Amino acid sequence: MILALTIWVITLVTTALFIGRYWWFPAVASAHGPALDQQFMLTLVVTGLVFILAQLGLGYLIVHFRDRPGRHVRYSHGSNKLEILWTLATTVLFFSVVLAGQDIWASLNLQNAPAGSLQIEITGQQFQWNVRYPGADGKFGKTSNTLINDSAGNFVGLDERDAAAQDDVVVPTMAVPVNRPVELLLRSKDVTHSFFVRELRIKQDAVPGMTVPIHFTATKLGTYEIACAELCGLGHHRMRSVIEVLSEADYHNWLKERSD
Ligand SMILES: [Cu+2]
Repeated sequence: MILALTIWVITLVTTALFIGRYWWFPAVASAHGPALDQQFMLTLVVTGLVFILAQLGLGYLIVHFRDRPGRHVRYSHGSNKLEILWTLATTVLFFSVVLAGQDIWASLNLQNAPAGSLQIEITGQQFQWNVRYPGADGKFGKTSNTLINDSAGNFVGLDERDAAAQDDVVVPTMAVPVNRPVELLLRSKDVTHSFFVRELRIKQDAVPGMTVPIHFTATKLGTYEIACAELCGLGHHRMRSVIEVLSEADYHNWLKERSD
């Protein structure tokens, strides 16, 4: 009886925590954010209901089949009919949730960034983010692994002999203009890192040897934390930076200050 009550109380408290939204996401600051949150809520409600029913059922069975004088054990060899039913129900449920989330997933991961997006490259390394802007020419200059020199401040291996590289800006923090589509090109110098900004609802791995494109449009002015969301070594906890969402004019000033 105590066990059943404990299970029910735990179920009730967890459910209340979610319904009351005590530890919830920070407010959305990106164009795709609301749709993503909606999809999250749908998944949470569906799986939450199953969770509640399962825990209530578990408690009920514990009470119903408890040890009582004169009761004898009866062994069950299972029921194929029930097994098929459960498996089928779970399959239908999972596929429905996946289908419902197809649009938002595709718009983020399968479609390219809108034409004319602002391109920014971000390279993770143990334990910092290097943000590169293409400069006035709008073109990223050449880089080479052999030119990487952290102590000289050439974190991404920029090739100064390349004309397009002359005006590239490499900085430790990031700024983007509000309401403008941005395409981020994610790279890593060493191990797998993960670019995570809660307010923008973006989390994407940066994988060594690959350039992973992601895109978003920031819709709310503010300063948000960029965290590394992949345990990448002993200094993982301090691998953080910030992204500032600025007005178009402030963004240009921000970039200009860093270009000279
Ligand atoms: Cu990292």
